[in-house]
Amino acid sequence: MPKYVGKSYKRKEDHRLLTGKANFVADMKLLNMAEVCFVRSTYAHAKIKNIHTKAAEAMDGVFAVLTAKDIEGEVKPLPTMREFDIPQVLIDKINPRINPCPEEILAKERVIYTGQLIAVVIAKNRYIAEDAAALIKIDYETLQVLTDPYESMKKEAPRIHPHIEGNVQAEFHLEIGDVETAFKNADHTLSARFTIPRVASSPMETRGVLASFNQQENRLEMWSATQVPYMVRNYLSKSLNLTESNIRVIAPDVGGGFGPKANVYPEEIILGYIAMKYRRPVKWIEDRIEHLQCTRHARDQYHDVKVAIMNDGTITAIQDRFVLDSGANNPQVLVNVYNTAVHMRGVFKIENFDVEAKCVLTNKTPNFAYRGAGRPEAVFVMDRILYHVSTYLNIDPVEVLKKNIIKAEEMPYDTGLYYRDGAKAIYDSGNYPEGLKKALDMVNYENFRKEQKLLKKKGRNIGIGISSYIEGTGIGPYEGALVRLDLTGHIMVNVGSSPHGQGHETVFAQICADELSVTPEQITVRAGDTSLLPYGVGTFASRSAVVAGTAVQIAAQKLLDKLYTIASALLVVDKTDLINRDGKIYSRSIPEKYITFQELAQNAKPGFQSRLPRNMEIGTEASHYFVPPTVTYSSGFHIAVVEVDKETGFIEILRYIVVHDCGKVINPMIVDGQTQGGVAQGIGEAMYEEVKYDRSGQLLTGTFMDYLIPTSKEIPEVEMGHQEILSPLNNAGIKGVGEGGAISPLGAIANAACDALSEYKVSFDELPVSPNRVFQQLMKTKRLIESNT
Ligand code: MCN
Ligand code: SMO
Repeated sequence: MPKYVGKSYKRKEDHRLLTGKANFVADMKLLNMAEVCFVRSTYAHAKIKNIHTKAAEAMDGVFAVLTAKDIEGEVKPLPTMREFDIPQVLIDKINPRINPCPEEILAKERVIYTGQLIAVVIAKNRYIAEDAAALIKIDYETLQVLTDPYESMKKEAPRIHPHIEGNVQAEFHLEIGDVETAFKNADHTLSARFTIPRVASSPMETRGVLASFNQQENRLEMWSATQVPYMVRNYLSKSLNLTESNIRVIAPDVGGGFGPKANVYPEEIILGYIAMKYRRPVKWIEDRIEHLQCTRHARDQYHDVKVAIMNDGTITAIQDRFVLDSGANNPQVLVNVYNTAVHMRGVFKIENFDVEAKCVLTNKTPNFAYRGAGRPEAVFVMDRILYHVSTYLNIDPVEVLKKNIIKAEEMPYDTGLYYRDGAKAIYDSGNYPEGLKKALDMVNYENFRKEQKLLKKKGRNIGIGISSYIEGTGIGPYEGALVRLDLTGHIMVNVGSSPHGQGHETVFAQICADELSVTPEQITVRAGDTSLLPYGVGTFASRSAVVAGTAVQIAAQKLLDKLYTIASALLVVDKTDLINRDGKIYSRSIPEKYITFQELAQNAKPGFQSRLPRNMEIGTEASHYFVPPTVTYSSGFHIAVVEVDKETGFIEILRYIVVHDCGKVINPMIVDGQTQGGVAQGIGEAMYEEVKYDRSGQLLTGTFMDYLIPTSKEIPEVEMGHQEILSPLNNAGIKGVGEGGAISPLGAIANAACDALSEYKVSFDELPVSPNRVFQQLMKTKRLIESNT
């Protein structure tokens, strides 16, 4: 029986985090440390004619100013992410076309979005660097700006990258079933356009980098607020021509990442270069304006959808033509759009499916992943499709859901598609009808419908919105763990994941504690540091619990086996007679015969103190790299109950219900916290958040006055329900959960708002459902109603 897995063990990291003792990059100082300030493009598209740096260079306290010509030949551009290369089977199935867009570290001849790096000032401190940066003058020749991907695709549009015709960075087409026949035989065809706007992730901690170079050892050390230290190391190695063994990247405490910090940025590369060139530690802390402007944005998808339906509500086909606005470059290329396609049909059985997606360049900040990475977009589209089907046919939305849902006995369910790792997309486990029922019971659906009618008579507009999702979690290729029993009997666990709020120090200690029969307090978990393990991937795609968690479990099992072998030799007891309890290994038959973990470690040392038999390997450690066969599918149902104020257009969330399945729950408190946090972000996207540019590519939402994120006042306490259906793809049956909460609020809230205003036939197919948008739609339909009477 596991003692710690499945329990809400208090987070080990929280004392440090909540008492101001955490160590963020901004907290760090090194001797002789310089600081930098970047000069960024003030235009969205322009030729750089001249950069005047003299005045800045002459300033007291300024060490140097670098522009593209200073680093030419020494720093290579950032490549398109190698990790997202497409497996051959997908190439055969979806015929992708990809135009690589390597990203310049400092803009050379042309800038292609506002905020792009042009120069960097290195100075004694940030104050001087900022003042000097203000003295740098740049002569630009402005060029035609593209802010609309559909304009970008026009023949006469200028090219953002000279080698990319029509500004289509990447595209694919997939089709399964017989879509044409399904549309021919359909009772009805509906069509709609869905818009998911561009958003900014807004973690509490912005980005930050500190780089230091040790000349004697030719070794570069970097602390970065990143989700992917190993990837940063790899890119530094490529761009700066330094072997990986001579680079150490550390993600210290990181105050949230949410996706965009899973990218490697030009700032990281240039700071590495500066540290090496000037032999002086150098630091940069991103400010909030830089964050909102330059840290990768996300979403920004436009879907034109056609749906074939039958009179009973069965959906027989979906055709989707959609565009993702890549901005100046989308380093993940097809990841988000392919995720969208694979996740769109969700818990539903829709046999005929045809999707064409294009990633189109514009003069905006590069587009990347944000919590959910393509799934919130897909789920919004699907949730809205279901809503449209239900209103068109005048059938209750729950009936439409039930009509199309995949039955429990149909699991495992082959979707007919391939996941982005090249494996068949087969939902491995789950019970969707049960999940739906549980959520409906929690909200008391039948009763709600009655109450809704009564309240409507009193002039109150209450609505309910349902959303459902599946998510492929725990993607490979691998993650590793090293478990070591040290000479004091304490256990160290090194993992390749890189947490930034998820609580890995706690959950991996729980897993290891159960395997070794010790307490989590006897275990220290270390993560986010490339010196811990030779190989690592990072924390994104709700993968760590599944992949790193399983690696910890298996490494601990391997260590225990080693300890049994040593104990068997030292106690002269057969291995099968041994039992492990509370940090001691006993003989079952003669319980007085035992040896403590500490003694085992002491005796397994090299040298004359060792008591190991001659042929036995010294040391008490074991490591394991877990390579999952493919992803495992989590699922969930969200129900929002909202009230809409017709005078102001403001939506109040009255209740928010989540029922989800993430397989074996390691720590229920953390899982609930992950869900609550995800829902908060999803609510932001549903109701408030939208990155806006004007026609000249200037950012209009560069502060939190203009870019609205919800506060605790707008976020209700989520009512949680769980299903715990084990995954067959890893030993413990875990599925990921980190993104789940953020996937469904978009559709749940849009559907709820439409339901609340059903008599006005409003349709919120474009997010956010802001008070302004609600009000505008109400005025429009009111006017229509009035002019018809
Ligand atoms: N967990 C569990 N039982 C399960 C599944 C997960 O107890 N069956 C726990 C895990 O052990 C882990 C947490 O829940 O402590 C999240 O696990 P997992 O789903 O594996 O996700 P990752 O740890 O890989 O985290 C990545 C995920 C992503 S992709 C985004 S985006 C996101 C998210 O995590 N960013 C976050 N949650 C975040 N939470 C915080 N505080 N900050 C972020 O930036
Ligand atoms: S968007 Mo999460 O870092 O995969």
